[in-house]
Amino acid sequence: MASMAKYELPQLPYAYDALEPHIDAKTMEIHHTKHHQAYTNNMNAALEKCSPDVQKKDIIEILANLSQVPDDQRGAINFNGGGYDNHKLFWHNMKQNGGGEPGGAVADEIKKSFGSFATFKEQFSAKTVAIQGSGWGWLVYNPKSRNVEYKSMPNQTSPRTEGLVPLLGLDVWEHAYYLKYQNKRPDYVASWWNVVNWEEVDKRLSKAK
Ligand code: MN3
Repeated sequence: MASMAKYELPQLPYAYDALEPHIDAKTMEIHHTKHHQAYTNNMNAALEKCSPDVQKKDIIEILANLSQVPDDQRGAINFNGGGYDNHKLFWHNMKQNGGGEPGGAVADEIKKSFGSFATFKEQFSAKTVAIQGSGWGWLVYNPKSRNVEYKSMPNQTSPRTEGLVPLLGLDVWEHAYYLKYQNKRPDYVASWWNVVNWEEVDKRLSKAK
């Protein structure tokens, strides 16, 4: 399988301390260099055991068509491929001095689906705080309904596995916040809104449409 493209750990688009005080530098460094690295390594190991017709596809395409992955690798690809892609999205849907309210198409779509930005924020926060155990809260684009929707996903399962396009993700695994927030997941979620990169979400939305 020497021809298979190995994935590398994606670089962060900013320094580890860029999201302070909302997300601390130590958490960012461990999250990126240990956790994201592990998903990347384990995804590569699972892909090595797949057939060339799976290997030649991009991981985004693989996650959207998990039934085509061999039974014995599907769980590993779902978890580690999802972990690879989710974190890649997560780093970029945050930025220093982010937050506020979105403009343009994202603002219109959120208003259409949730009534107002305030309602969206409230629902996204409440549902993501309430995720049992480890998982992610997402704003997704649903190509079938042509609407943006909220979707929580367990563990590292990607919204792509359900035909949804991830626009904005929030990691609520304890590794994402425990050093600074300990058991106070609601405080982490409330603070995270200050680093949301709405321009990136807008780009993903226009690409999804
Ligand atoms: Mn994580």
